[in-house]
Amino acid sequence: MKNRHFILLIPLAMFMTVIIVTNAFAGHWTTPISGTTFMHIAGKLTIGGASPQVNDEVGVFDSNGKLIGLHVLTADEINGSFYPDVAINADNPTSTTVDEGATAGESLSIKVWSNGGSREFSGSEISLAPGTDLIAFGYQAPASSALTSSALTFAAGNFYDVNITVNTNYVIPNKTVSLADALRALRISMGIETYNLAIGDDKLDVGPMVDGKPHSDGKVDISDAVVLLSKVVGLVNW
Ligand SMILES: [Ca+2]
Ligand SMILES: [Ca+2]
Repeated sequence: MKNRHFILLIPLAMFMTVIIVTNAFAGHWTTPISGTTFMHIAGKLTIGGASPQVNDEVGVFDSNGKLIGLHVLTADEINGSFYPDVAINADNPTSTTVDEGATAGESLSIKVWSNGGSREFSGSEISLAPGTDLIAFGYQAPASSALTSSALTFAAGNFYDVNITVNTNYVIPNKTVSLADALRALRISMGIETYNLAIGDDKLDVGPMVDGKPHSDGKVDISDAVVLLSKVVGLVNW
């Protein structure tokens, strides 16, 4: 009797394992509908001058704002400073009631999710440029007619080398700041002390707040003192 129960438990355990594995990573964007024909892009991704992190995401959106391509970065890709292929769905014209993806000539936009920063970057925060690193691997640099700094033209079957730069002075979260930092920022803003990068004062440049997020602006003034103090006492989190 015990053996029969044990045998029944094996498929149940396998089923539970599948559920746990498939739910192991809840991404920022939901995986788009499966396509059958694609355009591909790959290239270098930088966020605020730094390398991306594991589980950062690149999303490609059609002209209606629908997600039609998604890639979540893995550790191997980070080590290589590249994200490999993002497959971008083409619409299948024979399925007239289903919109699988883009049509030829459609303008695509790209967004980036910083997982560590818990922040989505889009619009003017993103710059696109032709890449050169992957030409040897069969990718091509898009012609200027196919790529602007903010949009990419869809053409099924193409493999494009596209560098994605997140132009932001957003302060990546988890900076450790102290009351002493807030007080130093206050003294600098009052002219009592002098801003000095050589002693690490760049970590004081966390203000002003923009859309609820800290943005550095290349100087330390009263806004930095206020943001630092708010962080120290727990009024803001980033
Ligand atoms: Ca269709
Ligand atoms: Ca500042």
